[in-house]
Amino acid sequence: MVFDLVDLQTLLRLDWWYERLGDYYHADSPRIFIGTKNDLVKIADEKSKVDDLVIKRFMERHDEGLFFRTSSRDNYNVQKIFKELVIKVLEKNKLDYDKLL
Ligand SMILES: Nc1nc2c(ncn2[C@@H]2O[C@H](COP(=O)(O)OP(=O)(O)OP(=O)(O)O)[C@@H](O)[C@H]2O)c(=O)[nH]1
Ligand SMILES: [Mg+2]
Repeated sequence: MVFDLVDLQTLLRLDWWYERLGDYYHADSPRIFIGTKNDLVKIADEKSKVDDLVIKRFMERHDEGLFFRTSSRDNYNVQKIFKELVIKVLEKNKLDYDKLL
């Protein structure tokens, strides 16, 4: 589940996607919660940034335990999130993942 850290609308629109997960009985399917374009956060003006408290509330509402910030531009956490997602898929299916770490 992905939103843009400098575009609040993209986070709000995720509500719709979480509803769809419920509709199609995928509430427990492996997923991760990601804020993208982290490199823009430090240069964006205050009102463009998605507030940490808003993110926290959103996570509580959707029962998300983990949050990753990424930047394609800086190649920050990109490989990490793919690994995390693969780990979740393997765990869900009770498969071994030692070699991935
Ligand atoms: N600074 C910055 N720009 C990015 C990043 N990822 C994508 N972009 C820029 O955002 C624009 C849209 O690129 P896309 O490949 O569609 O990326 P996206 O994550 O779907 O972003 P949006 O379409 O804007 O939601 C392009 O101008 C990209 O160069 C990032 O991590 N940092
Ligand atoms: Mg795009």
